[in-house]
Amino acid sequence: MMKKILALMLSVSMIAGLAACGSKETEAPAAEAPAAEAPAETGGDDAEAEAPAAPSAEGGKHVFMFKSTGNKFGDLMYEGYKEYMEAKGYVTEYDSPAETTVAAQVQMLDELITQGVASIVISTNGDTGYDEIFQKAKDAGIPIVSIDSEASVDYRLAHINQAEVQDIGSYLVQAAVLITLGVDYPEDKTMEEVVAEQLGSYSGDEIVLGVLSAGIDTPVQNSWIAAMETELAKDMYKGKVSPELDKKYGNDDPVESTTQANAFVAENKVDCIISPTTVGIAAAGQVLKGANSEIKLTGLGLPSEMQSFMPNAAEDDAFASVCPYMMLWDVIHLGAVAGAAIDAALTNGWAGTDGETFTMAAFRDYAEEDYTVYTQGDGTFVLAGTPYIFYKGNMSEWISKL
Ligand code: RAM
Repeated sequence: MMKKILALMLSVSMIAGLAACGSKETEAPAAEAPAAEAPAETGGDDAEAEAPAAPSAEGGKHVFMFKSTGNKFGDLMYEGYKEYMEAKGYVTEYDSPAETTVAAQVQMLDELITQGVASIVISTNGDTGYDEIFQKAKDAGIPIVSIDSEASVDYRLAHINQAEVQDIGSYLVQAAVLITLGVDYPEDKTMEEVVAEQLGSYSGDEIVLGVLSAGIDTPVQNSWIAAMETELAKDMYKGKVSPELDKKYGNDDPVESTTQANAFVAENKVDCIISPTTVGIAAAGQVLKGANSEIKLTGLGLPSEMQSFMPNAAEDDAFASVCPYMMLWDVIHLGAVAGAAIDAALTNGWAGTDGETFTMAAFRDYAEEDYTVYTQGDGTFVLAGTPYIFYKGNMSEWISKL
């Protein structure tokens, strides 16, 4: 009975253009299509911009810092953040270093804090090396919220988590195994069910998965890799899929990611590459397609950047493309949730402590929604969304949006 209900909800969400891959995603469709027509309209909302500025916006501009420049994932998060913040009367700025390093972010933060910014949202390049600079921000009373890649719990109010870490790791492994076995994205069952069925009768060579990640120290990618390893430890994979992931690091740089993808091709040891970064997956798509490689690809990608390496229409043969299906979440919405958290901190004293709630006002097509802080380990988090699967059944609707 449970399964039937889940299957029904899944197909409803897919008609809506979103394919969910587990029980938690049934509420996702809030994020729907109309935004697809107006992706970049961030500056023209004069009526809303005239609303009285929040009192704390007087402190100066509100900074959104991504890991580095030239990354559309960061640009789209900022788009959502900026649009939300501007509607509330704040002035925002997008500052990211050219290099994806801790040192480059620290130097930039130092300059910004000295100038006197009002708040900081950041996706970090490493776990360590920020203490001194974050302390400087804290001393100046500048609230910090991290997004995508965590900042230390000692300095951030909370981390805005895109989707459950374990879900992302599990789904990526499940997708890679199914793709290796030539199985289309299952529309009426969970991927886990189909993996269990398929591997139950599988007697071929042990499947080997590769990972093309961002930096070796990047917190968010490392948390997903750890989640992939947890997934691979499940009984159903024993003797069928290697528990060892072959990991390479492209540092979220297109050139370095291309070099590492070429190394996978040259070594020819893996069946499928999982790239949990939009930069890595796009570079790998280009390399695998160019080399006419038998190695397949999945991971976290932007539909707009992956359209040449994926099926784009329901009638396409998914396996004629190097990446038959992949995942991500609504990046624009994610950025807006960070904006709502900062607004709550500045106007309501929201401090990111366990159980506290803030409201994200209606934004684009997203309904007003409350977010409640939860604790995991020694940090506090806000869960912004759920992973979406992009596959031949919905790619065409998402290419213009993300
Ligand atoms: C990249 C970044 C980011 C990651 C996404 C999926 O652009 O590395 O950290 O979350 O991809």
